[in-house]
Amino acid sequence: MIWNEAKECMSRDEIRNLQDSRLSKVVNRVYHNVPYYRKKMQEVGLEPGDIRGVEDLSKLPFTTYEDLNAAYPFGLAAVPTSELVRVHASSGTTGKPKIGVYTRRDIDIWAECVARCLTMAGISRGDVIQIGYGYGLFTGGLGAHYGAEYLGALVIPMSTGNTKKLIDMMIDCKVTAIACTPSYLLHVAEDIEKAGLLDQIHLKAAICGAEPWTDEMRDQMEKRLRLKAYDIYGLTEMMGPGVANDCEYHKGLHIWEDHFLPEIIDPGTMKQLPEGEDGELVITNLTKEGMPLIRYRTKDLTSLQYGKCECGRTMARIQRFRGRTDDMLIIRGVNVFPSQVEAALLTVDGTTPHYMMVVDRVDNKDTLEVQVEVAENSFTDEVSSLEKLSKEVHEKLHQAIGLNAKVRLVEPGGLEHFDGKSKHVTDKRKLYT
Ligand code: DLL
Repeated sequence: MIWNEAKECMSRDEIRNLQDSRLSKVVNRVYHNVPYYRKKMQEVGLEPGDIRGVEDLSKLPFTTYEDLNAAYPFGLAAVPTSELVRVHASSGTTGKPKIGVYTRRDIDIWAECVARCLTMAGISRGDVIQIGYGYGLFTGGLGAHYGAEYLGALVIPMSTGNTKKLIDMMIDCKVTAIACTPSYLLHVAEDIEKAGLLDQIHLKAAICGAEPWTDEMRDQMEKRLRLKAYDIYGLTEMMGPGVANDCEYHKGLHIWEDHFLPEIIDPGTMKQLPEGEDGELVITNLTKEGMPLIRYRTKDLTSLQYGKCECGRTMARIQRFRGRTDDMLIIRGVNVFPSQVEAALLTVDGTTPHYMMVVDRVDNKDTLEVQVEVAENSFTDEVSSLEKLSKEVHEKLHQAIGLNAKVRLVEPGGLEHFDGKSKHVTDKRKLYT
């Protein structure tokens, strides 16, 4: 099933022509409407007329998280605030959150992109879909929600946090599809099995993303829940979920090239790399009105494949993600930077900057333990004061990263100290291959 065949199956020449004209238009727009971009372009001696199409893409400067941070919150918006209807955000490093702003048309295009993804997964009008991504600033909940409604499916906006209710409603409402993080779906599978409810489940498709996952996880969820699982990719800065999705052939995630212009660069030399070579994914918004980003460095490592897919779609496919160029972790779907943890620990008297984050997956649920050395002068045998300290660390961490971390206080000198680059993360999940 294809949602928008006229777009999803265009010939490569048609795609290129469309991208040429959309790229020159968006560059024009940001040059005239966003002083930040105009300055960046002027610094490298560029005028909008120099960008006639994709061929000239590499002349344009990149946009990075640092640019978003410098222009926070609306400095990169290309329309007045009165035309904006929505804000979403996700964690940045210690700086400001990464923000995305949308006009009404952006929300419509987003919904169509997600509808295309859901259609790829065989979901249509008549399906009952539970959205198990968080609603709120995170793009997962509302992004998937609008896409599913656009499709005409019956949407149950579960959000996160209540697995029992999710399973009860899944049974009562005969839910046929679910959108949530892959790790959460496996956790749900486990609870369903434990409660002996498998025979009452009618799921046929799952749309999982927001974090890296493996073919082994797909096999597990497909076998255990007797459904087909699909991979959905996206990021707040560009739009949210629905930038790309894999079809039934699972040979990469089709990126909606009529709205997003992808390239792969070598993150060291910043030069474009040819088809099939691994590097950093860089995306340009071709149609976004609210805050179109030009050559945005996603920090996601992957490669691109352009050949026509067996499903009939012609849009490029993002291959398996190999990791990120930064140290961002995704824990229970939440983006976490060690620098956020460090900054939180520094606000607690009695701790030191020596810490280790241990991330693991137990019973298909991500766990985070933060081990931190107690300062010499605060170390005591008194259980109650250590408990108080531990509680304070827990609260500060919760405020900073929005997760409940297990805190383990370690005696002074108890953690390894590093002479060179210190290591603050032990990730036992091995999500990237
Ligand atoms: O995670 C948007 C989203 C919501 C995607 C729901 C899919 C489903 P952010 O919080 O801004 O946005 O995080 C974006 O998450 O740069 C990747 O590193 C990672 N990521 C997202 N989807 C996938 C995926 C949402 N399918 C960051 N596979 C991105 C691997 C993913 N990594």
